[in-house]
Amino acid sequence: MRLITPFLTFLWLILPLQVLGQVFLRAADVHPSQYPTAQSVIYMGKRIAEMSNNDLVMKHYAAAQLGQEKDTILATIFGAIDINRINVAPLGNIAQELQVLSLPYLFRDQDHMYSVLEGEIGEQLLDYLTPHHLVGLAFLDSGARSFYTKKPINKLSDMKGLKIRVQNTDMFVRMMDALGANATPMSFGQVYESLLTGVIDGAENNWPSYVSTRHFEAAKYYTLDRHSMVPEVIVMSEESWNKLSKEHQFIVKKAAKEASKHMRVIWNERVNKAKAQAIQAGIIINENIELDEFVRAVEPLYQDVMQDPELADLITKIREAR
Ligand code: GTR
Repeated sequence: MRLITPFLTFLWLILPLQVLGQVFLRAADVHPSQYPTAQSVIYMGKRIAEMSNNDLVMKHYAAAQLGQEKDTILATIFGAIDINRINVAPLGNIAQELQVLSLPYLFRDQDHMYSVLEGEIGEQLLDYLTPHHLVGLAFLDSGARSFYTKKPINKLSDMKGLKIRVQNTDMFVRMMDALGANATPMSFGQVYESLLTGVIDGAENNWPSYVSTRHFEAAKYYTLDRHSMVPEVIVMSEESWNKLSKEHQFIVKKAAKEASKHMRVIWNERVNKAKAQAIQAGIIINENIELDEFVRAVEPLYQDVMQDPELADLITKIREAR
């Protein structure tokens, strides 16, 4: 009996995948498996298996098992990860056109964001990934990001000198500069400890991330400034994509779009739940900030990006979308 398990493992390893007719896809996420992004990609895996009669099988690695976001992006470009669910913000350093989606106060509301991302502009944005060896499959809602800090923020001058953790992306560093704060880029996994040890004074994220990471324990002032609605995206490594048959490519793309729809069903519910949990834990929400000051302060970021005519055109199209 003791020998059977290693023998079966050995057999499993040497069996050529072609004989089994199966293709395995590794999918990565920094969030735990119960988080909505992970749930949506797990749903995508289920749909892929169903539509391909189990010829395509996805294994999902949640909770940063395959590395922090920045590293997994590179691993996906090099083909070590097949499918990756990441936030668009750090991708802006790779495909600079995608920086547009990180611009503060870009979307009016959730409906505006959906109408942009699920239409023609969304496809154009996904295509900007192609020269960077990534296949953009679908966007997912990520709600609105707001600041959470150890001290309350009521007006723009309260931001002055605050060390705010941001994702590894230039646009957010420039945003913090414009708001008078000190941007501290670091990976998601380092934030909790950095809040506890005082390396940073605060960070910014949506309700579900604020709560699932327990950041609310260390930074209890949540300022509802909703400065960014930068979405999530499911990407595939170009190398892995090219290995798939046309039929399987179609299935993967279709399943990703279905995952995006699935996210629409589960996301808002999770936002409400996370918010209620944070309130229950005693956090303090500030809704009455001088938002105009914030919006005005970041205006130079738009002027800067709009010097590129293609990006200026993109921003105009996004703003005009109904
Ligand atoms: C979350 C996002 C993650 C990661 C994280 C962060 O909202 O879902 O992919 O980008 O923010 O701030 O690092």
